[in-house]
Amino acid sequence: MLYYIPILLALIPQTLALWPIPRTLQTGSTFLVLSSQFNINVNVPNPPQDLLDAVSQTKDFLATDKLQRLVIGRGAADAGALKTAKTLPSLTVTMQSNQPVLPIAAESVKDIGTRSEGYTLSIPNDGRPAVLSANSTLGLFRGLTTFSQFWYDLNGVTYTNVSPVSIVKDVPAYPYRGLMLDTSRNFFPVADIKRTLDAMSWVKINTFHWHIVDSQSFPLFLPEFPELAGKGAYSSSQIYSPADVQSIVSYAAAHGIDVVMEIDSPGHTAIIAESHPEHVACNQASPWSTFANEPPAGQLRLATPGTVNFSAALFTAAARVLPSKLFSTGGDELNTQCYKSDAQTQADLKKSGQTLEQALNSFTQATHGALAKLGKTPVVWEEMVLDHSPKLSNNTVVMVWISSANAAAVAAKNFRFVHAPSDFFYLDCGAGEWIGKSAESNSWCDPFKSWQKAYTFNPLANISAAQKHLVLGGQQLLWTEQSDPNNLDPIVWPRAATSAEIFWTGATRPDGKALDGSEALPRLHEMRYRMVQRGVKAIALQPQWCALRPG
Ligand code: CP6
Repeated sequence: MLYYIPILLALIPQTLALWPIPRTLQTGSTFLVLSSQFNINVNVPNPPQDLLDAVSQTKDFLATDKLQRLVIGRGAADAGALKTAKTLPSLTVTMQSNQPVLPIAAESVKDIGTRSEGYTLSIPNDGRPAVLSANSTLGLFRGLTTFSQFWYDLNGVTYTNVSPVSIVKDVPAYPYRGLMLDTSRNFFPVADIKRTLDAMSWVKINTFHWHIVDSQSFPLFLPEFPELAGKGAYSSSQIYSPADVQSIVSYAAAHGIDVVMEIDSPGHTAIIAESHPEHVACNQASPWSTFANEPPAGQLRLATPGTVNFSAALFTAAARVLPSKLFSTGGDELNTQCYKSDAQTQADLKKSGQTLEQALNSFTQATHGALAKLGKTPVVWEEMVLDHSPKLSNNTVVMVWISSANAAAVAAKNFRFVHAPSDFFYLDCGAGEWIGKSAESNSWCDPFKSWQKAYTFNPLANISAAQKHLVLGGQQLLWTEQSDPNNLDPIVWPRAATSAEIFWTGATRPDGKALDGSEALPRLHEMRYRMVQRGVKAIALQPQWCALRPG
């Protein structure tokens, strides 16, 4: 057995528990112990309450995270080594500039590309305090998150073995690092969403793409349209009230996360027929499989003037309750057969003299125009650019999902986009199986995307240097045909952390080399253990044996 040890040492050089790995990072190999009086001193004028809350959360994590694993190469601590180690008295949190100090929540919902998430952190081991500084409270929040990831526990002593630490500058490579959750196929109570937001913040994900409604249920209560949830929610207890939405949005923002809501349209809207049958085409048509990819079929009558007005008013009602600059109108999987079969649509097209594509353009002008009035930028799925021809404002954000290979075509049309490819980032990918389709037969979506597969994603594949600015970032996605609160944590975590690292680092390590799954594995596994410590039921990535080798 002994001869394995040098091999393990070579494989796990100085394992760190940092995720995502900072852009710049210098570490030593000396033990450092948190003082029993350890304190975080907030040297910020009029510190906002959410910053103070983040500081006390960090102190709680330092006190309650009990990671005791003794990975060979991380420098297994023994009580003796810790007795003679230097002590860290405190962390000083300070602003780098005289910028006005805004709450984290206000910084988190600023327009994409204008958020300041960078920070500088040093953890000396000569008795001086650690220092965290940033240009914004959001940057300080990111730095607190990193600081909390250095620490392990041995018999109640909190220590790191990689001091001194210097992070000259950690700053994300991409401004959009997201996670999408579908709350229509199955409902998720507010507490499950907040727990997900917690875990997102631990890996510096900054966008919650909330696919809140779809054809199966409409859990969003809008005072202007009470009938939509009234008749479209699975039950009266499976509804997000305005207070629920506010509570999720403000919780997210205080944790560095912008909530981008999606009301998918004009497809994926069958449930609207429960309260507004006049607005929905082919909802009664059969077989459903001719008219939709999943039952029940039904799409908004995009050519009908009353439905266009209704849709614009619906977007206005939903978008105005969120601070985000982005709002998604969907636009995926439009079924043209449905409109061909719908007498009302055919009559309306005839009356207006429009083709279906022209009617889609009018629908888009009306719905996107409603968003523009609120100062919002529309987000759409890739089909609105690659398969259809509505005129889109050039600031529109496109989500590329069908294949990673389609990113180049979207870039060629000069739209900013988010990588959300089913061939790397779908967390479910068994979506067809519940309706009798074989997931294996689905060429663009195998049953399961491992974190290792996701981790090989290259954000700039087939993107020219001149197009680089169009890549906003990326996200993993959970469609919930086969998920509910019972398997939420295990199906999402820690896999969803992989895109978080890709888009924070730009897929490069601090030494400039490309991300590498074998380097990442022990680090991600440690992040997983930390998630478990903090109440998120993330799955194991390997046997405990790999993490619990005595030194
Ligand atoms: N629902 C909506 C879905 C999917 C999409 N949009 C989807 C398609 C293929 C797979 C998984 C999910 N269930 N509204 C595509 C964006 Cl494999």
